[in-house]
Amino acid sequence: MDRRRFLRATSLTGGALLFPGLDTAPARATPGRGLPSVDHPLYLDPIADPDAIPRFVRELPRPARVDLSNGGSRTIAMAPARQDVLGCGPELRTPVWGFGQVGRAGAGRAPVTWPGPTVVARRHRPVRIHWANALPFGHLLPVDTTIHWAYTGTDHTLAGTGVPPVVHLPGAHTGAGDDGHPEAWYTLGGATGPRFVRTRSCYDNDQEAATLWYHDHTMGLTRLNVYAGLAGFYLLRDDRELALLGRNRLPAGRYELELAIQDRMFHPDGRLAYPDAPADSPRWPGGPSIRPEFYGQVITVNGRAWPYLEVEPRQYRLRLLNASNSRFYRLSAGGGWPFPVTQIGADNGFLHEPHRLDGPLVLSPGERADLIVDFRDHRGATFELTNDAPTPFPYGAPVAPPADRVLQFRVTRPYDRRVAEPRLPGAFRDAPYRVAGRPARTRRLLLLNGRDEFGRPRPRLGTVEHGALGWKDPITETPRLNTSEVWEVFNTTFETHPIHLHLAHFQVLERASFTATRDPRTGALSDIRIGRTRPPEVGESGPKDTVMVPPGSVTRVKAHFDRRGVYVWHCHILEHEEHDMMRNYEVV
Ligand SMILES: [Cu+2]
Repeated sequence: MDRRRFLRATSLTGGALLFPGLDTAPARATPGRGLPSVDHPLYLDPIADPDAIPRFVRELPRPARVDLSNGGSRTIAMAPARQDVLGCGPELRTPVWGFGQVGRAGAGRAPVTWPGPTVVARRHRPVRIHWANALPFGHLLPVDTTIHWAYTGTDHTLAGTGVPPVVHLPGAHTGAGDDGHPEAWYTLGGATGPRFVRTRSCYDNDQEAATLWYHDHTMGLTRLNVYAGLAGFYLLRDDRELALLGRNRLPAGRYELELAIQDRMFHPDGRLAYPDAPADSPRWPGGPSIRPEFYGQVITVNGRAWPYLEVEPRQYRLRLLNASNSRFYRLSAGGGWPFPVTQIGADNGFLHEPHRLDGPLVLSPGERADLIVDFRDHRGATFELTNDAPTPFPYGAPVAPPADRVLQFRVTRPYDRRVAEPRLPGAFRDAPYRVAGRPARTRRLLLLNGRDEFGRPRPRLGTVEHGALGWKDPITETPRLNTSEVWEVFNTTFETHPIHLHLAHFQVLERASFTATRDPRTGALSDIRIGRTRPPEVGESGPKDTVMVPPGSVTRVKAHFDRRGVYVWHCHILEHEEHDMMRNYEVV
């Protein structure tokens, strides 16, 4: 070992010692009694002590793959399953909802898993997926029926009609009938939401290679259905990416891994726990209440709590997704990167050039990052992927252990000399990503806080001119077909909101701080003064569908709208989206 490598290896050991005594906790479940329990004000029943859940004792699961790279149709069912999430033995398997491929020609059904199988598709080869509803008549988690949800104003009940799911593929360029609109839900018995079109969604795949994902998007149940496990990856490849893979310019095969990071809480018997305490309001009618945000202290990756990943001393391609309800992650290995990490892609495609990270990577709910992680100089080392994003982000409480750990890398797998090390290209695009065309107009949109009829905090969307607007207010964003627009999102709240558009990919243009006068009744802004603009982060310079809008700032994006119909835009904090940070928009 040369001196440089020796120093790096010893500094690694130093890094690991930053967290003494927290390395590998033993499983502390008592047979028959489950995990040690603690009381928590948000839960009626005791929850499992997060510190008693073993860390880094089970390997990272790799989702099965559904190869649709030649196009075609498939049936993927949403159904209940039991899964070893906690690594505490078979008696503490967690009931989840997941996705499983239903075999063709009577071949039976593949296991139902959380996350679901990773669909691999190819550009210009359309696929059709029948998202079959095999969910039970009753929810796994406490349902708040006071917010606007699928069955509001209907005679349906979960026990009588079943659970109504609908699948959305964020980042997919789809027709409105295939988009998974929150009101396009459907049940086993044939009940459907007002915007339902079909259960077989056609994905045209007429867009560049990207790290897409699919998840449930049902009105008022998204946070619960996703929490129960209804999410998975959809990797779209194109000729350019396949050529890079063919010329060994990107890690491929078992060296390419998708990682869905999600925070959870559990009951001592292994069941998922989601807050169910009543709202703190004298007007509250009883029953579980949605919370302003959800933060779990148990971090799962690919449906397993705190897994480890054994790697060779070589380069890996990690396709990260923050699929958490509310939690942001500021990822690093103890504050920095003792091994080189290079970002090559954002939500919807490659960056222009590889971008070597010189600090932590922030991922808000819904965002994806395509990374090359280089373990070549670190044979034998162990690293922990850590998180120090405050909750809410960025001015909330610091992360308390054990939620400050995500995953452990062990560079202990023997190097396979038969597989040549890839050499990254100098560029992934011919030019930096731009949304072409003069913007047809600029819209000024608003993020603001309010209260609902029970006095609960309720974040809102709206426009600068009108102030707060709810789900049922008339549509105000009506871009004309085949035009580009600039959307300026003004955030008057004290936290960052990840704003997501269906259908349209956008270019993040810039951010600036602002001051304004706010109408105390409507929230509308006047007398706006905008400060100095800042360019987007390098990692945001590729095509995006979700963008962080920091508090007190205006974030400008430029999007192109090229399919007709009603889509939604919303905050991707699922507790915000459902109460009531989501609006329709219509391409006309
Ligand atoms: Cu939000």
